Amino acid sequence: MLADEKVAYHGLGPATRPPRYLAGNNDLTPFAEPCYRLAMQKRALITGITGQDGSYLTEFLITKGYEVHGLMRRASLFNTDRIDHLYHDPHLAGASLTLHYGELTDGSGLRRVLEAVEPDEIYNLGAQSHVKVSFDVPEYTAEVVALGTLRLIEALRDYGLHSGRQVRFYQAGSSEMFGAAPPPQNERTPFYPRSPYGVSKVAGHWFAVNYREAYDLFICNGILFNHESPRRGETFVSRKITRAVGRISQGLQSKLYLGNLEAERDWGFAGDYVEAMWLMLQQEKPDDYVVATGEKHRVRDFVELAFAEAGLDWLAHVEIDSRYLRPTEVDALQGDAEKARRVLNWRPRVSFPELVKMMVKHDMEIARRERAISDAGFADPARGAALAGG
Ligand code: NAP
Ligand code: F7E
Repeated sequence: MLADEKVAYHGLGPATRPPRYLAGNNDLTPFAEPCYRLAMQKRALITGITGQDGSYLTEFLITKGYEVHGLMRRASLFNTDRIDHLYHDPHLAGASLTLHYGELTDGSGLRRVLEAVEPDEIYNLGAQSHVKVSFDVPEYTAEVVALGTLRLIEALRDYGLHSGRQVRFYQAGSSEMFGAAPPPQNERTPFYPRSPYGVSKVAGHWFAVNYREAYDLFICNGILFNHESPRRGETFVSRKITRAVGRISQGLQSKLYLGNLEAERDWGFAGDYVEAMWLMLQQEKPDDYVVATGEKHRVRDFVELAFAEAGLDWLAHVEIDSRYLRPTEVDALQGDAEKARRVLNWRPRVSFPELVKMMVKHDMEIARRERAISDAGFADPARGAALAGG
């Protein structure tokens, strides 16, 4: 099946609803047909569905009985790896995932997708989310992260005016907004961002607050601290480390080059954090919440634990490369999630050592497969080799 076909057919279950909007084939008839849905079935729209959090949130919402729609970017290679396992043959009834081409840089497209999907809830997870990269592409980062958020909530406001529907909106804020503010950080801590990404997230946060107050929209800001998983992008430090541990243990590489080992982060498991996003939208009133484990660890601690998990001595393999340092660093993040615990009854389930273990186990398995392929004489360059780290 071609990529475009895959998008067009993704999950349009005939028993659930007729295909009034087929992403990718320009068959856009926004006002043409009534929208059928199963009684009580909620419909969610996720931007950033192909990312780490998008994939866990999609799984979570499907298990809750939601019909999930995702906004995805056109790419020259497949970019649906993280959600391919959720694909259902559209010829079978009950498929619950539909993808739509769209971009946070394209306001009119966003408006049309809202009209077509008629969501009950929107989760705005789309972002150029790499902090170091945001120093290289600051304008683009602001375009997507700050203005993209504004475009989407402005489209939502207009959609609400025309449809008379009240849609609940989740804005993916970040602990990077706290930046240089000393830990522990909570909802009352002043923002002091330290990168174009952090500044853009602060703008997104305040756009969200302003639209909530000005237009009485149901918008929640989640201020999430770092959360990781086996699906984490491979240029974030956690996954960069666990991928390297796997490959070093299989003799596929010998060195791991890192930047600042002394930075401290509050690392949780992404699967736990998407539940908090959903809980925010189930409350009576919209509000803002910090989501975190409350513990902080150094990058060095992550490295030590991950290498030890594979029986390796990290000192023999890790070297510092200044190219991975940032012009301004966020030294210490440690969240105080008391409000999320009290109001949402949310708690992280996976501990720091369990998270590291889970990621190492997953990446050892990938490395074993890479080794087997290499031993069979089919050695390919490592995926993403051209990015040289991150
Ligand atoms: P991620 O893995 O980097 O995923 C980002 C998603 O955004 C991908 O689906 C990406 O699409 C999409 N995207 C990028 N540019 C876009 C654009 N111009 N228009 C539409 N979509 C675009 O990020 P994540 O870790 O899942 O994080 C989800 C959200 O939470 C992000 O907003 C991030 O900034 C925020 N956040 C993350 C953390 C964390 O620790 N993970 C903590 C706090 C906040 P492609 O797949 O096509 O690239
Ligand atoms: O860096 C240090 C680096 O890139 C963590 C994003 O999801 O979480 C993430 O942002 C720390 C930093 O994540 C390398 O300097 C050392 O202190 O994994 P990271 P991040 O910058 O904290 C927040 C909450 C978000 O919102 C973001 O979207 O690790 N570090 N050596 C390194 N980092 C990287 N990437 N690569 C290194 O070689």
